[in-house]
Amino acid sequence: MILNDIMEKESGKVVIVDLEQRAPARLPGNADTVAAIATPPGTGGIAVIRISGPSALELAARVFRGADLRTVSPRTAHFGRVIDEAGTVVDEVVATVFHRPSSYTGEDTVELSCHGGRAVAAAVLETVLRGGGRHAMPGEFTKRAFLNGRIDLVQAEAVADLIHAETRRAQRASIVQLEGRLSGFVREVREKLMQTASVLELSLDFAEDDVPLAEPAEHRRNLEESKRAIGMLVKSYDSGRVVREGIRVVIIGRPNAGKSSLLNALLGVPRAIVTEVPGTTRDYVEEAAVVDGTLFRFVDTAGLRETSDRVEREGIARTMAQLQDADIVIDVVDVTSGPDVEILLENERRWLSGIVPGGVGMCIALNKIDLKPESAVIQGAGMFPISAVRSTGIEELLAWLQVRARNLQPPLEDQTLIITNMRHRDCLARADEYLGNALEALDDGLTEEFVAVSVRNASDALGEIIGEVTTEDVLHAIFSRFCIGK
Ligand SMILES: Nc1nc2c(ncn2[C@@H]2O[C@H](COP(=O)(O)OP(=O)(O)OP(=O)(O)O)[C@@H](O)[C@H]2O)c(=O)[nH]1
Ligand SMILES: [Mg+2]
Repeated sequence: MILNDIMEKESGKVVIVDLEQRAPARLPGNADTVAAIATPPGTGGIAVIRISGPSALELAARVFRGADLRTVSPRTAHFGRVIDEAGTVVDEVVATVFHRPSSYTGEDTVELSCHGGRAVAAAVLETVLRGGGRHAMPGEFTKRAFLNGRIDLVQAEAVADLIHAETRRAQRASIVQLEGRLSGFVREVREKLMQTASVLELSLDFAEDDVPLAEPAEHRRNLEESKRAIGMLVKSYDSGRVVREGIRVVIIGRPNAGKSSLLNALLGVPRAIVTEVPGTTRDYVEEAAVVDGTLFRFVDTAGLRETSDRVEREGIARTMAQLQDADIVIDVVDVTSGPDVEILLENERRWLSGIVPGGVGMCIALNKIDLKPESAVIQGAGMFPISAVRSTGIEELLAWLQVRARNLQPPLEDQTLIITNMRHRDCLARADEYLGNALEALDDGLTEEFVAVSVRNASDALGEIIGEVTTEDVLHAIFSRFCIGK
């Protein structure tokens, strides 16, 4: 694209790149008609079978007895019956008709609401498929919405996030993106960059005429401004990740300290295997739990010690890897493992400082106080006397986790834009880097051409976020995360 522009200009023609030329390839006109159950599996009041595509109306009319769905007004609902080829009534349904482009997918769409229940919905869907539809792939309705220009990629991804959102915070972050805030920001910055690139390229053509179209200082100001805004978004990913994936609380300690018992106590259900044999946990065990609206991921790990057992050594290596990803670490100490708890703690602290990465929130759970009640008096910041098997002190530990969590995630009211998606972060980070290159090229006094190439690259990286520059691989990766019927 860039080469093309430059070549055209060299042949004497000045071309300002047309934004439309960079629009993504849209859905081919010969798309087929697809159908799927759009409601979750299981029994409910109603189930919805969605049919979308160029022949959605004919297909629905073929299996529906009632009003002629091909001629009814759009956005109207009609009671009737679905019948199979043999003329047998499959179910009574309400059909809702949407005409393109005013539907979720942007195509002609009919939604058949039938009675809830796996068998009924499956029978209605089967009848529709036998009538000539194809079963929709996971995420295909949303993919079509994207390909038909109804939504951009960020919004499509927000739909998936919204479906998977486990907490109110995650849900709010998704809805902000579904409303197009991130897309709006990206589009704005991208347009500015494309303008800058065009002006830079133009000044190439008029170089001999000695009429500077824009001062380098002005370019610098524009580029710096964009880079700053992008950089802030990249940084927001750290808090965004927490909103989306939850806060990783990694439980470590010596073998037999009671790590698995603590995991079970925190979850309130026996999840990890607990035995009196040191070295029971060989791999890490991860379980999510929502505590007061905050998503935590508790990770139980293999106890840390010198060992010649190969499996246990591998488990320990995995524990060390988990520590690198931890937001918070709980170290479990068995108070019965030594005569003097103070000395025990001192050794423990020395040991911890060698393995826990800096900046990670940390506390020590003094476990098994039921066996040594006198050690419950030990006080200190981030120090919790507990009994994992009796669930003593767990409330206090959870309260502390909540306080730490609040520092890690943005407040609920906060409307500022945050990035929660790794793909977006990567695109933004690349744009940031390209802008860095562009600024360097300006500093080094390189020709406008060099600067413009980097600016175009930055703008393409931004275009990838909203799907204006995209590949089939990216689309596949995004839409395969959806469930069927969405
Ligand atoms: N009395 C008492 N026993 C406990 C407590 N917590 C754990 N235990 C016992 O200590 C033993 C080890 O507990 P686990 O939870 O398996 O310990 P772990 O740290 O996961 O051990 P590994 O996976 O082998 O490293 C078991 O016999 C538990 O019943 C506690 O609070 N009080
Ligand atoms: Mg264990």
